[in-house]
Amino acid sequence: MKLLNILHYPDNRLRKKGQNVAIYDDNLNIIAMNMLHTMYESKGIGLAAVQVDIQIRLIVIDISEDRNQPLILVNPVIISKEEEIKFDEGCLSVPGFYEPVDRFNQIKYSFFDINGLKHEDSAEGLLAVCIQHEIDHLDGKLFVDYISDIKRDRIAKKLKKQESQGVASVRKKVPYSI
Ligand code: GNR
Ligand code: NI
Repeated sequence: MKLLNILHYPDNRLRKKGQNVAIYDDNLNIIAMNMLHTMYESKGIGLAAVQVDIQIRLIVIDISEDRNQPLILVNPVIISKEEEIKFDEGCLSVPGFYEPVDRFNQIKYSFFDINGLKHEDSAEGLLAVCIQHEIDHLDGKLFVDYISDIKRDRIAKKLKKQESQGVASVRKKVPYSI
């Protein structure tokens, strides 16, 4: 398995959109496995292909405490959403920063599994928020887009500075808060 390089804000490649997956082959499976490996190594609860510079609509998630319940969602779509909440979010592409974001607490969504079979499911709480966060990545959107321009610019500046100085400690911080 390969550790993939996670792009950091304000890298413009995070603004690219993922294309719908049309072919369910070994290559797709290998990308999904490498993304899960990278997500677990980074202590994240989710990862979108766009974050590792692959422009397809593929996300992996594991919100379980034991880190043994991987979800692979291909071409995920939110069908309905309910109950607005504020959720404190972090992102592996914005290491070390956390801000409250407006999300929905309950969603219905559809997706294809790694074999190309279509499914529909519902989610709430952390899983629902995580799916919304990951689908945003597939549309070139980041959680910092929901906060004030001033806060976002400050984060961009700090990350640029850290990047240029090669700060290792920020990458080790755990991005989830539950
Ligand atoms: O690890 C992650 N934690 C998290 C916490 C609150 C809301 C969303 C997330 S997703 C994030 C991993 C990530 O950046 N996925 O794109
Ligand atoms: Ni993210």
